[in-house]
Amino acid sequence: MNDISRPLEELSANERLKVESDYLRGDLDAEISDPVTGGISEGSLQLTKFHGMYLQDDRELRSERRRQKLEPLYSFMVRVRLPGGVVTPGQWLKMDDLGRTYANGTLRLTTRQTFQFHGVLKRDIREHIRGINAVALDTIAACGDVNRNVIASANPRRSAVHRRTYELAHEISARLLPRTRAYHEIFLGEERVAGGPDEECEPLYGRQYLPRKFKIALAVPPENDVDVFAHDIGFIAITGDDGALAGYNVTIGGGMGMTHGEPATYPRLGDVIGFCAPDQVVDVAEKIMLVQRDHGDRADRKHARLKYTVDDHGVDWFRGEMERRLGHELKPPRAYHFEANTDRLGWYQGDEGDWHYGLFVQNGRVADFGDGRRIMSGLRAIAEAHQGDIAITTNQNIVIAGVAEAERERIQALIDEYGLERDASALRAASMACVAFPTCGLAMAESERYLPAFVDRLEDLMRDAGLDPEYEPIVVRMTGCPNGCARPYIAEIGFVGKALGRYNLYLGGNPTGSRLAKLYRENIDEATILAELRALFHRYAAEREADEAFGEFVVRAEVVPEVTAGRHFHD
Ligand code: SRM
Ligand code: SF4
Repeated sequence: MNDISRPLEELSANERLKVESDYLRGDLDAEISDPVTGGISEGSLQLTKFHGMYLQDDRELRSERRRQKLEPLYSFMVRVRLPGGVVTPGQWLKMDDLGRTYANGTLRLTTRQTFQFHGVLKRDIREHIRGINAVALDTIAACGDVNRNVIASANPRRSAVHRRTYELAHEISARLLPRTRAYHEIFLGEERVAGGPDEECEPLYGRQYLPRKFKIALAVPPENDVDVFAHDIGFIAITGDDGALAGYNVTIGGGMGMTHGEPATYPRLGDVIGFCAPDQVVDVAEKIMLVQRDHGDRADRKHARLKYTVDDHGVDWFRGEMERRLGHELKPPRAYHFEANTDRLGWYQGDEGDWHYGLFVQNGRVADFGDGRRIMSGLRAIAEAHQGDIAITTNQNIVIAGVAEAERERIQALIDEYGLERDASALRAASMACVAFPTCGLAMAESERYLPAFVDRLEDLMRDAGLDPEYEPIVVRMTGCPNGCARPYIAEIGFVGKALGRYNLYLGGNPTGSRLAKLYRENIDEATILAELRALFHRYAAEREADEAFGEFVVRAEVVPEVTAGRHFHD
């Protein structure tokens, strides 16, 4: 059994790094201040992740810079911690300012409901981080072997249950936040105070933090917008007949990442293990995380996520271990019903009568595009006019939340004026791509830059087959590598990058995000993908049953077998 008490030399290099980092300080302060290079050392690079930033370089300039004997064009990707995904218009304006001043002039909304900045130079990183903190936001634990941004069904203003669920996302995030002052010292200029014993520095994490990244999601049915089964821990809100919140079903063991050609790595859906009251949620999350802290694999990082701990020991063992720490058992899970894992878009009213507008933002990229879609300027104009909140969704979209009846016309006029929703068919609105090139160091194929044009082709294919992409929200997701950042393994049609221009094609996820897709074709180019889908769209148009989704059809028609087990096999 792997556990935290094993000698360091038996563990992965990252374990030693964490232990020797003096609670995530390492040489980071000196290296960030060093003007000689735009980069930092490998060890510091690992440590910056815990503080919410990644060192990257522009992959398209790599060979040219090598030819010119220059170091790579280094910059930082910076990720904000934003549990539940809500900002005030003032905070939005600050993010917009920082994106223009220190980053590449864009903002990126992520699949975990927050902002990413790309292209922040080392010489600007402290000012950038201070800017984020100036509006009461931070980047602590947005990356690294810790509990990451806690996500929740979008828009707390929708109902009392959404509000409470959002608050719980904040409470979990606060409880599981690392306690080290390293971030404040290195990036915000706080003076170091002499440290106490380990347990005071990091009572939950200790010196070794977690074996790997750790993710929590809270869903409010009937939407499964957060893809609750894709996370280490999930909470599914359960309401009584009166619509009031009764508690949450608890899931464990979801995760998407895998490595091509390594069947010991696989996407997995979480198992529902029980039910708890709202005021038990934070404790349950903590105890599950502590079981993973003590029993997760610290020797092999590819086997270090909670999903493997669950499969190695069994769901029952895991629940028992968690309940022992909790001091009581979970109650049996309650019935729930999901209808979609996509966002609610357009105008809708919340329980309190105010209006909300779900706005599609293609692949979460907030920028002004040459085709008349001025997304960044338009959202800035909306933030300047809007009195409510701006909520980010886990499908990389936003909700202009809490619009008074009298303000609706003005907001709608801005949406129209800036072309914010041009050409957003139902198919496009249900699509999602990860970042990939040029910033992601792990990308094998294009994703964000390619999906928009690829969706044009899918729309044509659908029309040829007699399907209407304006009204058919088939969930299409693309990633540039098998890590699964846009959760492609639960899409109805998933593309996973293999090499430039080549993808593995997955089929058979369902529209509620509760079934894994199956690998259908491997390493195929665009022409082959389109030929495969052309044939399937024609069959679907001819043979589908009333209201049958594409993902349901391909399973019923035995195009792909249904993946029934939580675990996904590659055969
Ligand atoms: Fe991710 C690594 C982008 C959500 C699984 N992810 C990365 C890195 C940081 C690449 C790296 O390690 O160098 C990417 C940065 C690209 C860039 O240039 O911005 C990256 N991941 C993203 C984002 C921005 C995708 C997006 O288009 O929105 C998402 C940021 C979320 C956030 O705000 O925190 C993002 N990543 C996800 C998700 C989806 C989710 O969490 O719901 C997953 C799958 C779920 C899961 O974790 O199992 C995901 N990212 C990974 C993995 C594989 C983890 C694994 O268990 O194998 C990696 C690679 C790794 O950790 O080694 C990775
Ligand atoms: Fe990068 Fe792969 Fe994640 Fe896409 S899925 S952002 S290519 S790590």
